[in-house]
Amino acid sequence: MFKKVLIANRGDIAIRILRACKEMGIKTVAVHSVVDESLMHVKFADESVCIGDNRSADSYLNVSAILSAAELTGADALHPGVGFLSEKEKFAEMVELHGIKFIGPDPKHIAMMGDKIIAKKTMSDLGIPVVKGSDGEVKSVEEAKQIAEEAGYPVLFKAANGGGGKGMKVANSPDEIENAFKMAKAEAKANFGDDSVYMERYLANPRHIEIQIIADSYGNVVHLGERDCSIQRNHQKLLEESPSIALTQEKRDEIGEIVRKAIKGLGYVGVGTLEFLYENGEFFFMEMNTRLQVEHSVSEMITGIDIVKEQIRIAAGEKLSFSQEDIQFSGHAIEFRINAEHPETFIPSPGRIDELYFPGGNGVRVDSHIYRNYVIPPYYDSLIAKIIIHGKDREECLAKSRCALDELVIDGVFTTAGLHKKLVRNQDINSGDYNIHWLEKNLKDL
Ligand code: MV4
Repeated sequence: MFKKVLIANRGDIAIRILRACKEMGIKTVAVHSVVDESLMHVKFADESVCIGDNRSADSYLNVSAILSAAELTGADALHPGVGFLSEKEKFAEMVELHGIKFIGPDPKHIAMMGDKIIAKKTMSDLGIPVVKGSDGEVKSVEEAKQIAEEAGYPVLFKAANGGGGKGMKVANSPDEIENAFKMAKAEAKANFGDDSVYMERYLANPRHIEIQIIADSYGNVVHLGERDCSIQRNHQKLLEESPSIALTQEKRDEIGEIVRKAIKGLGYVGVGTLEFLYENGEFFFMEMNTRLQVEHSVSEMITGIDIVKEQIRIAAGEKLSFSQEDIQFSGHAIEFRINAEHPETFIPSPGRIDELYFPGGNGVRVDSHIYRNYVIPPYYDSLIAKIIIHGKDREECLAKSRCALDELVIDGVFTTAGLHKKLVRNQDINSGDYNIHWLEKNLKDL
């Protein structure tokens, strides 16, 4: 096992990883920007190193400063957390070149999944269902019209190097192809520096359902079921739940087995998430995230598995200590993302937290780095807390959620807590009747 792990991240996730390390008897190194010296993970860690100025580019994305900190402190492994450098294959490569274990997958798998066309082709070849569309890049308007005819309208152009919905354009009929194709290319070029696009049949009202996997280096792969992440706005998830109300046990087992087989075939090692759109009983692969995710805790709550500890064990070359049959799915969990943002405009709201009270009780988990009088800096992601609720079933989980959200006090900044209080009392949310467009459609009437 590792002796000392450097945590190349900040906020709630840095604390989350630090806790896993401490429980496992591993020493920790925190890194931080100037303003983040006051964060709790810096205080809780065995050692800490300031890696640069406040802007992410100067600190949490500052590869040479992070590598220097690792060398200086003699860390034998590095956990990238979520965001920042967690899906940069060049970073993972450099970490390993320095003789430090990168707690994440092989850089080649990070690169593979970073290219959406290669990811889709690879997964399709491994038996994962995908949406009909172009085999790779679409190169001309004529080609686009031909493929659209086969796939069926409406169709969607997507950036090959995209993500987060940028560079996506819908065409409802042949006469809309030229414009959509050109717009998608221009947006892809502007956002990702590469104008390659591909095309898919457009799914009008799907749910976003993702499957969590853990794979060790001995070919053992387990899935921890799904998370329904359909409640989102502008590609920012607001709440996530597991299990999804949209799946039958049969569908769950079916996709779980397909995913396990594909991940084994890929030779992937580590934790990961396959994102699907789910419509009319069918799954369609979108992307694979080759890192820990913000919402991993939802799956932890219903399985009792500590995903971060397993991730560290696997990176250290250990075998998975349980099989798929050992995993017991129990009850229902929902995560509420509390962001320091205006609940209607979603504009970030940095500043001092004047008053703070976190909910508690049976089945209530709070992952957060904030404290009373903490000043939220304007430089980073606005996520300040995750409230994760577990109940014996969805109804109990929602009832506990109403209580917990009512107990929560965060004064001094705007947060998304008020929006969550409305959501847990909304009829569609209570009946589970929602898809990826629900929040944007219903926001003004909440
Ligand atoms: C789609 C789609 C409909 N049809 N693909 C958006 C981001 C990217 N990861 C995939 N996205 C979508 N791909 C087809 N063929 C609709 C979306 C989409 C979406 C997906 C997941 C969660 C929220 C979304 C919001 C708008 C569009």
